[in-house]
Amino acid sequence: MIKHIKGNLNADKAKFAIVVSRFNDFITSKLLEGAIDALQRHGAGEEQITVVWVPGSIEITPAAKKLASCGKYNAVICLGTVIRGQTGHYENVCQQVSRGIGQINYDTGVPTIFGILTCDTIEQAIERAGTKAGNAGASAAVSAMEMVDVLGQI
Ligand code: INI
Repeated sequence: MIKHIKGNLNADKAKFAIVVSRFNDFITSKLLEGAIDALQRHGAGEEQITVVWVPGSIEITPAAKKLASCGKYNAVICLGTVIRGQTGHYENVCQQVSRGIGQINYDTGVPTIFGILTCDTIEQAIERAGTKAGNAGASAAVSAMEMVDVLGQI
């Protein structure tokens, strides 16, 4: 008999930290709304959710590292938006934040979810922030809930 472990989406006990960047906040605020909405619709109360604002995507990593290491949160959800057209160091910003979040997962074992939009255009970002391609913040929150449950079962 094969044993399958699958995460349930139930947020009524865990504590979630959300790190969100102010850069491109017209997009990231929509990602934040989507993440909070998903957590609340799966049972999370306000006291279970902490939101930390940082200047830009590069600053997400140090805040997420501290949140993941401090022992108070079951998952950390990282939300940011990097748009190629706005910067000559698009690759640099994307690399730093993706490497940083990957490292936090390895170092802490606390699921730290990559909810960073990396887009060529503003239109692509808008599509992923609650319009025709869904809301990447809500998807990140769903991944966080699933991982908390999977790790609990293991
Ligand atoms: N930060 C972002 O979150 N998205 C971007 O598109 C972006 N651009 O275009 O440069 C960006 N830059 C700021 C960066 O994250 C840092 O806040 C800044 O370099 C200070 O460390």
